[in-house]
Amino acid sequence: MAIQLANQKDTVVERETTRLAPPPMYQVVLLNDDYTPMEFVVAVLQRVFNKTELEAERIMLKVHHEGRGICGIFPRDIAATRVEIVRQLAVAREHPLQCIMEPAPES
Ligand code: TYC
Repeated sequence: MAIQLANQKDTVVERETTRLAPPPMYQVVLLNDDYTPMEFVVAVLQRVFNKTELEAERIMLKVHHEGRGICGIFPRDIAATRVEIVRQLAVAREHPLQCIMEPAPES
């Protein structure tokens, strides 16, 4: 929707009043494996996702027991960047840790 601001001779100036839809959100998910050390996963959660040590331990244990766990929900570019940072950290230490992003369920 647009509203008319001014009408100067033949020129109609309009201001766009349409609100932008919120960006689609993505959840970043850690996957379990049998080899990545628990301490490394906790450190990644603290460093990349700004979790406290207690939060990080809870997420890590959830992944360990249930197979997957959500690290955070972000706009697409931020989610993709964090997935890539996790991948690089895991590769650097030769751990098989897997991290994916997927559309967040609508809230
Ligand atoms: N299952 C791993 C172990 O027993 C720990 C682990 C937790 C690995 C979470 C990955 O995303 C993960 N060492």
